[in-house]
Parts: sequence; C-alpha cells; structure tokens
Amino acid sequence: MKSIAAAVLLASAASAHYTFPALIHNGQKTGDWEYVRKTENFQSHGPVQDVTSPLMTCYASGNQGAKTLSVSAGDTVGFTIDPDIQHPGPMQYYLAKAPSGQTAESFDGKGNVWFKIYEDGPKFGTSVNGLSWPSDKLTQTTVKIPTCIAEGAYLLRVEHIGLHSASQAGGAQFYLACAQLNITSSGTKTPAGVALPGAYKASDPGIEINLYYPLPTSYTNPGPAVMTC
Ligand SMILES: *[C@@H]1O[C@H](CO)[C@@H](O)[C@H](O)[C@H]1NC(C)=O
Ligand SMILES: [Cu+2]
Repeated sequence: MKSIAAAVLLASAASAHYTFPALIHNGQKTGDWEYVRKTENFQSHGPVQDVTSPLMTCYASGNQGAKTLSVSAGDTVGFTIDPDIQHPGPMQYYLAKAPSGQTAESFDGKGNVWFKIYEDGPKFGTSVNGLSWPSDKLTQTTVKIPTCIAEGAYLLRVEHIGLHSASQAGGAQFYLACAQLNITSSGTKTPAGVALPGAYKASDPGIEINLYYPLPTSYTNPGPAVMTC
C-alpha cells in the first residue's frame, strides 16, 4: 500500500506543471497567448531545466504572433497561471527594453538587457515540509511597472522556479513567459541589464538547493538585485 501511495504521489508531482498564457492589465484579463508569446510548453506545461538553454529568454522562438499592449508606467500587469503554481520556489519578474529601431514584436530579448523588477522570498521557521513561498497555489500573479523607467517597447518576463527536486544541478524547474508591452512613461531610467540565458548558473545557491533537509535558514534569489527607482 505504501509503495502504491508513493507511486501515485510521484506521478502527480511529475505532471504538476504550469504555464502563464494570458496578460493581465489593471485587473483585466486578455486572451490566452494574445499578448504573451506562446511558449513551447503550451501543451505539456513542462519546465526548462537547462539554465543555459536559449529557451530561458522567453520559452518561445520568435514572437509567436503575439500582439503588443500599450500600458503606462505605474500600471499593474501580470499573468494568469494555468492551472496554478504547484511547486515551491520564487516568483521573479524582469523587463527588457527593445533597442531603438526595434519593436516589442521584433525584439529577441538577447544581450545584457534584462533588469529585475520583482522577487519574492520564502517563509522560514518551523515547517518540516521544507521552505514555502507566497506564490503557492496562485492562479494569477501581478506586479507594478516601475514609474521611473524610460518609455519604449519592452518584454515583460515572468519566471517561477520549482525547487522541489533541486538538490542536484539541473533539478530546478523554470516556468516562464514573456509579454509584449509599449510602455508610456515620464521616467528616464534604463537600468543595467543581464543576459537570460547567461545570468544564472546551475550551481547558484538559489537554484541548486535542498528545500527539505537540512531545512535552509536563508535563501538567495538567483539573478541581479531588484532595481530601485
Ligand atoms: C508600439 O510602438 C511601436 C513603435 O513606436 C508602434 O509602431 C506600435 O504601433 C505600437 N503598438 C501599440 C499597440 O501601441
Ligand atoms: Cu511540475
């Protein structure tokens, strides 16, 4: 009996995957893959596990026919989650500004262009079930566009890292997607960026980590610090 229960648990964990199909703007949901580049896992919902893969940029090749939404700095944007966040780990958001002469649709997101605008952290304490994050079971996620950034065409990249089997390099599961935005703003800031793939190593302490034993007492999010205005 015990082994059957364990096998069922493993099977359900293996299929516990998710995607970010629809952009949400100021509380309004848009269509699935309307403003979000359709990710290669749109059917399987499976993760990227190689941090050097080109899929780490947007999990899509090209813009996949996605449109661009006009938004303002200070607006709330985000993504639906299909079906929900099913693994423990951090939620992070990045923006990348398209170089002049390019649009959100033509921009491939390559180069040192990504700056982080949000990250969350785990709860520490007495849990014997490992670290837990506030994103657990969320069916949507949102973030505020920083008011100080320069206007232009941007890619908005959401990333959730499933760390339930991350005790070995290559075990962490990256779920991500990019939306296409034209951002109007009276700001002027263009923060320094990093490359994705490029900024993460499989051995980063926030990527190769055993959440369960010994129970961690600290956590270091991968990637650069969150920008400040
Ligand atoms: C976004 O900006 C580009 C470049 O200025 C423009 O060509 C395009 O029409 C804009 N798209 C929307 C939806 O506003
Ligand atoms: Cu999964």
